[in-house]
Amino acid sequence: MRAIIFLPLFIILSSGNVIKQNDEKELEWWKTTIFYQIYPRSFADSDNDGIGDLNGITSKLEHVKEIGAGAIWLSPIFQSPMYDFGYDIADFYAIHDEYGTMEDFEALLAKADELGLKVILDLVPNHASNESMWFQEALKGNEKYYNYFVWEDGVIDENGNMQPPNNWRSQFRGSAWEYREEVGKYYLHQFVVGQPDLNYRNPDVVEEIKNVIRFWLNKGVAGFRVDAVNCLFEVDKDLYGGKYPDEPLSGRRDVDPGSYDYLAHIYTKDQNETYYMVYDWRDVFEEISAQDGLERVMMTEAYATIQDVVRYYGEGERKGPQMPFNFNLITDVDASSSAADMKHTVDKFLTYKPVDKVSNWVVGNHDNSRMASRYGSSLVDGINMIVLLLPGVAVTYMGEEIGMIDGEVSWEDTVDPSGCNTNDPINYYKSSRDPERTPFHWNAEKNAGFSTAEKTWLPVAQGYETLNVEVQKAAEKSHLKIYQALADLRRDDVFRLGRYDSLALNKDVFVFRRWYKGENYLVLLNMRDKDYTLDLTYFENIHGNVTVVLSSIQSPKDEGDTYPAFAVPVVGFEGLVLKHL
Ligand SMILES: *[C@@H]1O[C@H](CO)[C@@H](O)[C@H](O)[C@H]1NC(C)=O
Ligand SMILES: *[C@@H]1O[C@H](CO)[C@@H](O)[C@H](O)[C@H]1NC(C)=O
Ligand SMILES: *[C@@H]1O[C@H](CO)[C@@H](O)[C@H](O)[C@H]1NC(C)=O
Ligand SMILES: [Ca+2]
Ligand SMILES: [Ca+2]
Repeated sequence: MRAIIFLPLFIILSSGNVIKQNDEKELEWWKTTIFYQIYPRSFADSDNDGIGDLNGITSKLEHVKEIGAGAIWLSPIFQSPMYDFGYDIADFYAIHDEYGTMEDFEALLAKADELGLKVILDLVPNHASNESMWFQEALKGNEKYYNYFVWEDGVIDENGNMQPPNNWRSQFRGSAWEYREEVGKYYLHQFVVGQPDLNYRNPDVVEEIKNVIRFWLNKGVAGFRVDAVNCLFEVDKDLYGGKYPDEPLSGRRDVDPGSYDYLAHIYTKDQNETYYMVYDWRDVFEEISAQDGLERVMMTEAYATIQDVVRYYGEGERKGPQMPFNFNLITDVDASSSAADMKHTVDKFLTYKPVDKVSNWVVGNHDNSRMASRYGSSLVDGINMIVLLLPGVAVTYMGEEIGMIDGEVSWEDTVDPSGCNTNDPINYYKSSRDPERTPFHWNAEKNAGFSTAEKTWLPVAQGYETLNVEVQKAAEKSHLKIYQALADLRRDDVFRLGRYDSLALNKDVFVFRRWYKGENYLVLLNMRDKDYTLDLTYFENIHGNVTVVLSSIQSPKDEGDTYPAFAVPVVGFEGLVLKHL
């Protein structure tokens, strides 16, 4: 009798263990994929008006498939007056006319599906456009829509002039409050004047945004990237006598009083209610997933402390986004960093991330200087090795697979409000996001093959004649070819399921190891233009020989070259994937 009782117990225990080690377990589609971010205005222009569009994207989806990505994330494609290039949405349920029609979007979805690519859209929940029906109705005195926004009385100063309600700053400089005569009050805009903040203390707004999520998920998109999520809620003014309190000074001396960073944003960012709102959205995702069993993915954009970022993953029984974006490889390291800085930055996210959640790696996006510009073009392959071979999800901003660098955009050509609002023809480029948004480089033809228009919405970056997809496809060794090989490699169990540890072998060389069931890989990045001979036996159980699986374009090594693990020579900026024999 005893044996009969114990036997099933033993099976249950051991199978539980197996699942915990991820053994033979099919991982959800998103856990091992590469998300490829497309900035729609700059990817491909199908009708040659100088502006990228949906049909352009559809025509180039094979490229995304070929490099090995499994999903695209499109920056906003919704109806917009474009004061902030689509992050100011006039109609959350409609496609922007410069980009195409709903039919065009459905065709994009169909093509993506045919290629086995998932499509993620951008949710911009913090604000609407001042030209949305919602805001226009609010101005006309329609109470329902008036309550969609955050209104506040001005204050009269000692000279009898009306001033904004408090000192809150817009992320694009100046007051975060704009007066509207129609209602005799100020409205809040944490971003540009054309982006009035939505009022999340109004249940109608909460329901409306859930309906936006449902609308697109039901249309067949696989999830959302959520914009500026940590700005959703402002402090509850009822806790402060019915008046929004001033924010304290940040104490930063390198910024002027008009700048956003002049204040510490304790009342307009990272409020507790924001996390609970995001957990509620995840419930909506689950509600849709329950219909067909496909997990829908949420990625959240919050530039915040690591403690605040990982809080999005969930709390107790509540689930949040699968991917709270890990921006540390953008904000904490660059070309000047040491190997120790790199190790520290990678380890930081892995340390704070809850053990049962998946990490994610991002080195660029439409808001930050391109990876190749921040790290230097010599490190493109090495950085892609890190992003694609660390445990978890990889995100690639379009152009990183070929090492595109920032474009030079003159003051006259600058269109980003973040640059224009500086009113500074000399220093605008420090704030402008146009350089990382210049058109994609397809080939050496006019406008890099992006468009045949006389003028593109942003100028094409210099050097596209030699830095483009066509050239790199034809080359024997190129950033593109290495990227593709990395994407293949990450399908291996060692990279899907394996464990991680890392060392800064000296001040310039960062190495991490991935291992699974006795197989070991070492990924090595020399961050300086300096030769070294490295001893990899500092890693436990690494001895004997290592062999080259992949090497960066400047590497003299070939696949299959073998070195004793205690003396591996590397040249300046070399990136290597080595297999332990
Ligand atoms: C919306 O805001 C922009 C500034 O961002 C302004 O130029 C435009 O006139 C405003 N539109 C309306 C209808 O208020
Ligand atoms: C916010 O939530 C945290 C964690 O639950 C709690 O410790 C903190 O007191 C809350 N803050 C406010 C202002 O309610
Ligand atoms: C390492 O490689 C060398 C040269 O290729 C070879 O002679 C030696 O047997 C290898 N050692 C091991 C432990 O595989
Ligand atoms: Ca176009
Ligand atoms: Ca807000």
